[in-house]
Amino acid sequence: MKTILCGFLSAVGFYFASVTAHAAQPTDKALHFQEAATPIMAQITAFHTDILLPIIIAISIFVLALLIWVAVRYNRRANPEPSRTTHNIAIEVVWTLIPIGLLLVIAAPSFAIIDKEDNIPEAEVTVKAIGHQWYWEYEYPDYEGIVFDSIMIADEDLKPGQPRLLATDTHVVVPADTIVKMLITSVDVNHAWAIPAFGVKRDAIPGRINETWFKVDKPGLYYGQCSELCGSKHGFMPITVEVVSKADFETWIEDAKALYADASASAPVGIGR
Ligand SMILES: [Cu+2]
Repeated sequence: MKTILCGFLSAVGFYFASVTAHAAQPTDKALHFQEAATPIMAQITAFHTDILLPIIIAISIFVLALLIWVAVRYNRRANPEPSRTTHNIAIEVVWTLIPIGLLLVIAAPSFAIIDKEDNIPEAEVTVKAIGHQWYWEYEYPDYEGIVFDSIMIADEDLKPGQPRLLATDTHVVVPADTIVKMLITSVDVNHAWAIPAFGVKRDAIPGRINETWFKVDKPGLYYGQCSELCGSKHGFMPITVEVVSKADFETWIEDAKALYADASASAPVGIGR
């Protein structure tokens, strides 16, 4: 019976998987991170779940227990004659050394992740994201003429399956299983290019180019948002990254060259071009 049920459930799962493309986006009532799509995000998630969360829970429970113990054991009725002690060397040494130890336990893996984020491996594809009030512009510097804007789709124009406030008219298209380097800047105010499932969040600062990278194995749509308060429409400049197979990427590049050729010729010249 169990086998039949499992078979049925996996068949249903397979059916849904085959009709709906993989999409990384916020879901209702979610408490945890989005599923990790990159090795960096997998490391961040493990750091959060396996190291930080147990430490936070243990400290919270310990402090709560101390508070309850003090309130019950040392209130005026239970302890009418309070102690006059002002110093206890042993306790002071302990409550200094234990937090230092905990911070070291947290710092080591944290620095390792930051180091991995900062050391960009040899990249096969480079994409430049340029923040504008209030949309993102993209360039593919390795390919002549691929420059386009990515504008949020208004509520009334959403097609079924397109997430509200996240779907954009054009996508950043990148190949799967490939190291992609992102160059991130802005032409007006500070923005930030962020994709939760990639573990990527980098400020877009006028006059400066920030770098980061990602490698995604699973094709699909990955949604993100501007993550630096940048004005009245800060919440309306989302990011869609479409990860496709390497072959599909080559096809897209050829299509995009033709499609965006006119747009890049007529676009105004500004900072970040
Ligand atoms: Cu912004």
